[in-house]
Amino acid sequence: AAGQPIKCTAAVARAAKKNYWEDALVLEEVTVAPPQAGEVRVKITHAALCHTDAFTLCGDDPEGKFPSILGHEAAGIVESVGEGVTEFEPGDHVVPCYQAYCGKCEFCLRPRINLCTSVRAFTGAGVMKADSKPRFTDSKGDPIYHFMGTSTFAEYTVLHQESVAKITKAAPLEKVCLLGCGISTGWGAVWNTAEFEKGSTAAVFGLGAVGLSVIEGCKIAGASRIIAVDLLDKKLEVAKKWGATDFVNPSKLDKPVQQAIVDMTGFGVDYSFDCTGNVEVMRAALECSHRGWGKSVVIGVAAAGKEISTRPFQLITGRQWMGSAFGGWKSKLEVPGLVDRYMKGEVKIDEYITHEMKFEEINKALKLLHEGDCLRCVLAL
Ligand code: NAD
Ligand code: AHE
Ligand code: ZN
Repeated sequence: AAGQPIKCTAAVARAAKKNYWEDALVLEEVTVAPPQAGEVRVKITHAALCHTDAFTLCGDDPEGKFPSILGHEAAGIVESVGEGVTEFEPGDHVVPCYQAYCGKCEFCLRPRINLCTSVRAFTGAGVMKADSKPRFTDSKGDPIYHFMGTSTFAEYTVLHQESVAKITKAAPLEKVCLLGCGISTGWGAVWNTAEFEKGSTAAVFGLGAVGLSVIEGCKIAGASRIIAVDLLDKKLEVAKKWGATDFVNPSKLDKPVQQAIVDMTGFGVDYSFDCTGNVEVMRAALECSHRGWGKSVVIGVAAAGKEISTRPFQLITGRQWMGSAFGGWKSKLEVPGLVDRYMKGEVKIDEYITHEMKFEEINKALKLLHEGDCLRCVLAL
C-alpha cells in the first residue's frame, strides 16, 4: 500500500562477475521503501536485457557499484507517488528512462540536447537524490544500490520523477519496454545525432538490437546503401531482413575493414555507427567515413581504461567523430511519441524480441545474450 514498504523479488548483482552468463544474479526478497518527495514507485511488468547490463555486471563499467539491482530497459505501472509529484498517479503506464529530463537544467533547455543533470550524480552513485540513500534493502536490512536510476530487474522500483515517461495505456507494455533503451538509441543516433540526409550511405558495425535499429533508422531516413558489419554471419543474415544492402564479415577479409569499405564506396560512407563498444571498431568506423564530410557516431560503450585513437589527419580531412547517449532523445518528452509511432506501425519493435521468459529465468536470459542469438529477451515480472 502507498506509504508502506513493499517486499518483493529482485535479481541482485552481489558483485561483479567476469563470466556474467554463469548464474551471476541472485533472486532475493528485497524491501522497497515508499517513494519520497519527487519520487515514483513503479511495478515493473516487463524488463528486457541490454548489453549494457552485462557490461556492468561483468565489471567493465567504471561506475559499476555492488550490490545493486541492474536493468534499465523496461515498462511498468505506477504504484504510488511521493510528496509533491503531480505529473503521475497510481495506474499510469510508464517507461523508466535512464536519461532523465527535468526541463529546467541547461541541457534540457537547449534544443536537441539530452544529458539532463538534475539527478545524474545520484543515479551514478546508485542512490536517490532526496536523502542520498538507496530505497532497496536486503533481508538483513543492508542497502542495495540502484543502477542508472532505473533498477528494473525488480518487481517494484523507485524512480526520480525526472526518470519516468508516461505513455498511452493502449500500448502493450511487453513490447514498448524496448523503447527504454536499445532501439530508441539506434533510431535517435541516426535521426538526431547524425542528422542523416536522404539518399546517403551508411556503415553499421555490430548488429545487435542497437545496430539493427540504426539500420532501421537509416532505411526510414531514405538511405541509398547500408553496409552491415559483424563478426557473426548469422547477424549479417538478420541485417538483410532489416534492410541492409551490403554485408561485411571483417574476420573473412585480407585487409582492414575500413579499407574494404573505402574500396567498396570510393571515398567512404556518409555516416558510420559503432554499435559494438570495441575501440578498434570505433576507429575503423571513423576511418571508413567519407573524406570531407563523413560523420561517425560512437554508440557502443567501452570498458574502463579503453581509449580511442586515430591519425588526426582523419579529422583534418573532414571526418567528424561524434557520440550519442539514448539517441539524443529528451526522454520524458519524446518517448511517449516513439510509443505512438510504434502504435501507428511506423517503426518496428516486435521483430527485435527474439525471446520471452519469466523473470525467474533471468540468468538463462543473460546466457542467451552472451551466446549471440538473442537480440532482445523480454522478462515478464
Ligand atoms: P549486442 O551484444 O546485442 O550486439 C553487439 C554486436 O556486435 C554483436 O552482434 C556482435 O557480434 C558484434 N560485434 C562484436 N565485436 C565486433 C567486431 N569487432 N566487429 C563487428 N561486430 C562486432 O549489444 P546491443 O545491446 O545491441 O548494444 C550494442 C552496444 O551499444 C553495447 O556496447 C551497448 O553497451 C551499447 N549501448 C549504448 C547506448 C547509448 O546510449 N550510447 C544505448 C544502448 C546500448
Ligand atoms: N558508466 C559508463 C558509461 C556507460 C554509458 O556510457 N552509458 C550510456 C548508456 S548505455 C545504455 O545501454 C549513456 O547514455 N551514458 C551517458 C550517461 O550519462 O550515463 C562509464 O564509462 O562510466
Ligand atoms: Zn541499454
